[in-house]
Amino acid sequence: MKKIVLLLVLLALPLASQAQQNRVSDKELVSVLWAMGQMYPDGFTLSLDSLRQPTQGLAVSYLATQNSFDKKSLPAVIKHAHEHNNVVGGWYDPVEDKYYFDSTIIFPEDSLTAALAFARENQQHTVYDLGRKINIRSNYEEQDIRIIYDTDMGSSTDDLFALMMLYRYMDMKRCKLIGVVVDRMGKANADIVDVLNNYYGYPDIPIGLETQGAPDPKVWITYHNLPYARTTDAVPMFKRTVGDNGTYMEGYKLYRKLLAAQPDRSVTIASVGFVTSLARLLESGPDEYSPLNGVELVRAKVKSIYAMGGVFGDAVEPDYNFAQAIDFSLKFFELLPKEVDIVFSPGEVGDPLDYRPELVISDMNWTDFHPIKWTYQFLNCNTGQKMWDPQAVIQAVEGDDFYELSPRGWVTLTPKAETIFTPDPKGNARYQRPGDPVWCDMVLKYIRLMSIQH
Ligand SMILES: [Ca+2]
Repeated sequence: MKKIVLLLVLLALPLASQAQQNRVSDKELVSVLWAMGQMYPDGFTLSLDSLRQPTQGLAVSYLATQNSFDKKSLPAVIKHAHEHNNVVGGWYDPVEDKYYFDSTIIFPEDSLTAALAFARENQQHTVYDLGRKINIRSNYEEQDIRIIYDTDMGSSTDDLFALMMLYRYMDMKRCKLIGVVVDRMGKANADIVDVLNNYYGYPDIPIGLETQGAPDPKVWITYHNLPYARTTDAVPMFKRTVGDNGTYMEGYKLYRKLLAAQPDRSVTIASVGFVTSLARLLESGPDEYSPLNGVELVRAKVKSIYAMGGVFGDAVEPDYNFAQAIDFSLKFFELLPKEVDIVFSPGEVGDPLDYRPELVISDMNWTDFHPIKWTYQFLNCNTGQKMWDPQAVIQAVEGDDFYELSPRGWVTLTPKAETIFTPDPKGNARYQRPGDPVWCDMVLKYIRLMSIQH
């Protein structure tokens, strides 16, 4: 068997160099593709024009050549490829123990939405990113997950990336961002969200702002001037909906307004900052939006909360987000209705996801006007910044299968901001466990792929 493979490889190589000048016959292509299948047991993608493997782009198989898994099926695959994009992909299915060949189309890597739409039309489960070597799930259900994003925008940049992920998921129709609550005080921090809403094409998403929260939390990266950036011609760089003289609704009031208008148990909250606005929501009384008090309103409308924070396992130590405004945090833990599911994303889950500043800038090299790129160009983001916050958002949309989770239990908070987990199958709380290096690599590449979409 090995000898045959070697022979075929030797046949394939000279063909590759001649391919541009001399068109290879379809009969020869059958031999080449069959050999490729044996040379690349994990899969390959081959351009029939150049007989080279493309190294960039988003590969999707055509439905028409589905179930082509033996040598006899190759002529039909080649014929289809000639009539379409002249690309053939091969991949091994370990479940069926079969090696499949497909006529394939390659989208530019910044055309994920189009690639996903094509994959869905062609009943394909995944889009394969040739450059990053990751599969992007395409067989998701378009979902009506209603999300409120609660962020301490204006200090760490992972809040920016988590929000970017939400817009991308909205592009895919996998969720609906119904509002953003900025729990870090200061209008500039809400203006940053206003810029992002506009930049990513969702200028009307309502924004609320905390005014009675954590008094003076540490700022790691001071990107609060981002909304007011100007070009060299002194023109505002970024569009905004709420102008310099505009105002934002109080954070907990926006929560009340949004929740009151939603169906029962339909709202997901992704909380990646302090829980000050959430605590004030829970303490609130009936108002013009709802006759329910805050606890009743949350119990009625909120299905689950994904919260960046918590320290679990053997170490008992204070959590950063909960320590920033401990009185609010204690209130939040005390008043959160037990019927509301909560999943914590401890810092250690995002710790290995190091999106280096130079990579951020190069991933956004397609434009000079980008709010996240601006932050990385003009400020020192080399602060130990990791992709913590996106973990809460990704699970909220992708679902529980994407993460390894703890068993169920209850979580209480100590006055020192330590999170204490008590296992109980009836508990409302779970927490994410850190992924292995392969998983971390995949998730970081997934975030980077979203960064280059435009
Ligand atoms: Ca945050």
